[in-house]
This record gives sequence, structure tokens and C-alpha cells, in this order.
Amino acid sequence: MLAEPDVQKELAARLKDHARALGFDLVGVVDPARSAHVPHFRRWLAAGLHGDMAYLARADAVRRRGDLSLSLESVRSAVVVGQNYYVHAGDGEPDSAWGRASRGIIARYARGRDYHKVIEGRLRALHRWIESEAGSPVGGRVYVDTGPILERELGQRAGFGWFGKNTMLIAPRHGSYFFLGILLLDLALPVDEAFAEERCGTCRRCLDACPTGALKGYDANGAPVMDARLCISYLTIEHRGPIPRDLRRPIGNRIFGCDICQEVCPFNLKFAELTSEAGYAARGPGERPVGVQAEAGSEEGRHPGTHAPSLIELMKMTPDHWDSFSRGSAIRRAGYAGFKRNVAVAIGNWLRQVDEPQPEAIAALIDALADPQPLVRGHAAWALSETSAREAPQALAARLETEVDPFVREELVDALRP
Ligand code: B12
Ligand code: SF4
Ligand code: SF4
Repeated sequence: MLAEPDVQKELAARLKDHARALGFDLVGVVDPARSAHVPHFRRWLAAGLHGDMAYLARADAVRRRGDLSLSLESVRSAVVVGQNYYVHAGDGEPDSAWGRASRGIIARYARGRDYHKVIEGRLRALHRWIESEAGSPVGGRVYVDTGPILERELGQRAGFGWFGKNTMLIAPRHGSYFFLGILLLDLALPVDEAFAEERCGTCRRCLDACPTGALKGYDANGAPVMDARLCISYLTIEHRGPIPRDLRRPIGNRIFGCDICQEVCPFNLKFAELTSEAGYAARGPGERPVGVQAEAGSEEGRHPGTHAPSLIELMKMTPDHWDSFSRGSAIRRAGYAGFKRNVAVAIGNWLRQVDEPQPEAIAALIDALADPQPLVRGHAAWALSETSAREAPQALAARLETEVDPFVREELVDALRP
């Protein structure tokens, strides 16, 4: 008969095999000891670097980040998983919208099915498996970016990798294109060794490539710092209001999220491999993500998909088309107005670069001046001001005559300035 520690060791080994069979690429177990990174997190909040992500700063949520037992009182271990999501256009190019300013770039993590759904379901299956192995109920709780947990710190403690200067957790033989998920358990398991090295060395490619200067390098404690208020991912997904004017141009044609600081990272250039998860693949026009069901009675099929979508078509999306485009996808988080705001900015950045007239794009922007959402109207005004189209000043002036929203008026006045 095996001694108790051997039984636990054997269970942990089988649990890891089972997690891999469920589609996870990385798996480790950590002690639910108090977080060592919470003081850094508090300093980050105190400096206001989280922008308007108020949910991060809630006092109870900050306390829970420091102490996993506030999320599961009886927690005795945490299983940490990582799942590769690397996808590219499939035509041999790393990204088919690179260098095609009339197309939008959607960050890789959001081109297919919403990862929260995929990973949550698998972690629940892992939990059920543990209960069946234990022969009795085991308390457990699942998190995938769905609660106040410092997931990257747990990933580092599980031995996955180190914090790069781009603030990503980087696994030495995988790179950083992986999601994290956590299963808290009321079951003691042998823990893995934390990843103790830092492998960026003198490299600073991500710092140099970030178009907005959001990455600030390591601080005196060895923690990488990001000013999220400048990050394109924050601006195009989390931020609810207008995009600050000076940040609109650097966004280029990135309409949801940003992968630049991962694209330039030598660990991704060398090790990134396509994910085996079919659900994460980009979708063609009108397609739903793999695994997402059609909604009865809803209008399907009227969107350009996530594979280098045409900005003009995105700009013309109605709320119904948006509903079908974003269903079952992480893209939904931006909301209809936020997403169209991003598309308007990208169109402005495209039209600034081209000499040939683009009547369809101009017409879509002029229509957007009458959008019910002030956020969309305001950014459409900015986008028109970035063009040399003859119709633009007339359309802007006409809108100014009837516009009542103060933000949109300000944008219109600014756009009309010579
Ligand atoms: C808020 C958030 C964002 C914000 C802020 C990002 C940031 N860098 O802080 C925004 C909207 C910008 C964002 C963007 C993205 N995100 Co995000 N995001 C989160 C979320 C919900 C919380 C992160 C957080 O608390 N940030 C605050 C900082 C202070 O904490 P931290 O990043 O966890 O880690 C810090 C400390 O641990 C500390 N630290 C590191 N080493 C040391 C050493 C010492 C001694 C000390 C004291 C501290 C210390 O420094 C780290 C960075 O500042 C997590 C999910 C989660 N619950 O953790 C996902 C998460 C971090 N995001 C993820 C992803 C995929 C992205 C994007 C790639 C999406 C995209 N393509 O657009 C980008 C990447 C941008 C980037 N370079 O980070 C993944 C990252 C996976 C990975 N391999 O790292 C996560 C884990 C979601 C998931 N479940 O998979 N995100
Ligand atoms: S995700 Fe983009 S904007 Fe944000 S830090 Fe990385 S390169 Fe900069
Ligand atoms: S690009 Fe260089 S500095 Fe940045 S995370 Fe990758 S290895 Fe580190």
C-alpha cells in the first residue's frame, strides 16, 4: 500500500495527465499561500495606472487577490492551467491585416470562441474528475479572468515562466500566447516549483515596439510595469469613454486588443505554435465561432468575420449584426458603441495614409455622424478630419448645426478647425 504522500503525488500526476487530455498545454499546482505581488498591485492602483478599470480597485477585491481563502475558505491547493491560443491568418503570413490599413486587426485571443467559456467548462470537468477520483465531494472554485485573482503570479508560482518586460507571463518553450485558468481546491496536493529566473536579459524589443509607450520596464523590485491607460488593449476593450486624441493615431488599424509586444518577442517568434483548439480560429464572413449555437430568431450572417475584416463593413454593422458578430466571442466586451468607436479611429488612420478617394468609407463615416451613440458620432467626426475628402467639412458643419451632445460638439468643432 502507498503511503499518504505517495498517494497524493500519484493523484497529482494523474490530474496533470487528465488536464492535458482536456486540452491544457501547461498545468501545475501551487500552495495557496498569501500573494507576494499584492503590494505591487496596490502601488500600481495608487499610481492610477489602471485607468477606469474600477473593478480592479474595489477594496474587497484587492483583499481577495492577496488571500485565496477569501474566495474559497477551505482552499488547500490551486491548480493552474495554461492553454495555447496562437492563431494566424492561415495564409502563411503572421497576420493578414498587417500592412492593409483598410482592414481591422483583432487580437489573436479574440478571433474565435470566448476563452472564458472554453476554459471554465474544462476546469469544471477537471473538478468533477477529481471528485470521482476522491470518491467524495471536494470543495472547488473555477476562475478564468472571472474574479479577483492574480492569475499570472499563480502561473509563475506553478513554474510556467517569468514576467517579461511586456508584463506577460512567458513560458520558456511556449512563449506568451496562452491563457491562464485557476481551480481552487479543498484538497492538499504536492506543489510545483516556482519559476525563479528572468530571461529577458538585455532585450527590450517590446518596450521599443509599443506604439504608445505603455510599457515602463522593470521597477526596483523586479516587477514589470505597464501604464494601462496608454495600452491599446485597454483603450479598445476596457475603456468606455472617448479615446484620448493623442492616442488615436498610434492605434493604427487595431480595432480590438493588441498583440504588438507579443509579436516582437523572440520567445514567441521562436516557439509559438498554432493552437490545437479549433474554437479559437478566426471566423469568415457571417460565421459563428466553432461551438457557438445560433440564437433562434436572430439575424445571422451579416458581418465580415474576424479574419482581417473590412473596416467599411464593420462600420456599417447594425446593432443586430453586432449581436450576431459578437455572440460567444470575447469581442462582446467592447460593446457596440465601443467597438464602432475603435473602427472609426481605424478608418481615420487608414484614410490619412491614402491619396485615392475612398467614397464608400467616407459615406460610412458620414452616416456614422448620425449614429444614436455619441461615442460613435464623436470618433466619426475625428476620422473625417483625418481625410482630405471634399465632402467632409460640409458634412461636419451640417451635423454641428443640430448636434446637442457636448462631447460630439467638441469633436465637430475640432474637426472643422483648419
Ligand atoms: C486587467 C487586465 C488587463 C489590462 C492590464 C494589463 C496589465 N499588464 O496589467 C489590459 C486591458 C491592458 C490587459 C491587456 C491584455 N491582456 Co489582460 N488581464 C487583465 C487581468 C484581468 C488582471 C491583470 C492585473 O491584475 N493587472 C495588474 C498587474 C499589476 O498585475 P499582473 O499583470 O497580474 O502582474 C503583475 C505582478 O504580478 C507584478 N510582478 C511581476 N513580477 C514581480 C516580482 C516582484 C518581486 C513583485 C513584487 C511583483 C511582480 O508585475 C506584474 C505586471 O505589472 C488578467 C486576469 C487576472 N485575473 O489576472 C488578464 C490577463 C493578464 N490578460 C491576458 C491577456 C491575454 C491580455 C492581452 C494579451 C489581450 C490582448 N491581446 O489584447 C493583453 C496583453 C497586454 C500586456 N502586455 O499585458 C492574460 C495573460 C496571459 C499571460 N500569458 O500572461 C490574463 C492572465 C487573462 C487570462 N486568464 O488568460 N489585460
Ligand atoms: S498590448 Fe500593445 S499597446 Fe499594450 S503594451 Fe503591448 S504593444 Fe503596447
Ligand atoms: S520582447 Fe524581449 S524584453 Fe520584451 S518580453 Fe520578450 S524577451 Fe522580454
